[in-house]
Amino acid sequence: MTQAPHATTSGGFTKTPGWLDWYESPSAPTFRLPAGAVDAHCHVFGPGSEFPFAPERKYTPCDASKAQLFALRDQLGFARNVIVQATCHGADNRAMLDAVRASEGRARGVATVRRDVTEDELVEMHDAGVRGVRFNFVKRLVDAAPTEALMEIAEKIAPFGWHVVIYFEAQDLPGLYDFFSSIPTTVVVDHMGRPDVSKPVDGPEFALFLRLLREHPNIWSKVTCPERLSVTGPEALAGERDAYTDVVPFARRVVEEFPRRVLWGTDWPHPNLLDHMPDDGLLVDFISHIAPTEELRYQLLVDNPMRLYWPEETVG
Ligand code: 0GY
Repeated sequence: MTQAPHATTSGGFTKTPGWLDWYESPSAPTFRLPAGAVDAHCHVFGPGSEFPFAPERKYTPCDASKAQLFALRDQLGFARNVIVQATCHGADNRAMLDAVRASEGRARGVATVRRDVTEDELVEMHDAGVRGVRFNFVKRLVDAAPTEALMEIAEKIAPFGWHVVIYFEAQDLPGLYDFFSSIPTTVVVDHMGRPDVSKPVDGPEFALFLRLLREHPNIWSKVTCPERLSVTGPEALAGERDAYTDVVPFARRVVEEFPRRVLWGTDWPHPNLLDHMPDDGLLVDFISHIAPTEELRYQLLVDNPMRLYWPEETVG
């Protein structure tokens, strides 16, 4: 069988068995994004022939190029992107940097660096548009780095005004709480710390996550990835505009309690989804359920990401 053109992996790489490719022709969202909206969590993969995947990767994706990302941005109605280094590229940031540089100022980057990163390398990344580093604690994605090494990195990037993005799963928060509390920069949690949404939103597990944000005004959260977190669906496919209803109370709670510290992104091209690949247009419609007022939507989609990634363009 021939592959659809968007679903190939170039450079002699073979996709992880069962890999789901990104959705080729997303529908036009019904929800109208405010002018200047930022997709604050997305990735590029390769293309493998140009930017080979890292030897230490835990998965091999289909290619997802900068041109394809920018086409999605325009089709959905976003103005800008924040491109987060994906673990399939390890600490080789070339694909992400190439995309950020090519964006003509319409993208910022979040890198992965090792503890021996030099000041010159950080300056070069800053000039390209990088504004943060990502620390990943999800065991299926990376081999854990010692927290002393991560703290060393946090101290190196702090003078640049960068922040730290953290990706972990809810069951690991108790053990990581003190480390997260000690990071000296702004910290952004990916996907609300991956709550188990089959548990109550008022239960102890999510309460610990909310406490982390309440106690630490420097900690923000992305209210992203309902398609990863949802247990009951329905899936954002086949015209479904009320998708992932079980995630709504969690995301809405965070948006309403911390309106100035939340971000939203598509997570395109959605690595490692196992059961379905969402229609990104329908995923955008999910936003209206978690940010019920115009003001909350503006903060989530424009004001907050602009203050964090393009502060030179914001007033006050
Ligand atoms: C995400 C989530 C995942 C993967 C990565 O960098 C990555 O490989 O972030 C995941 O598999 O949960 O944010 O894209």
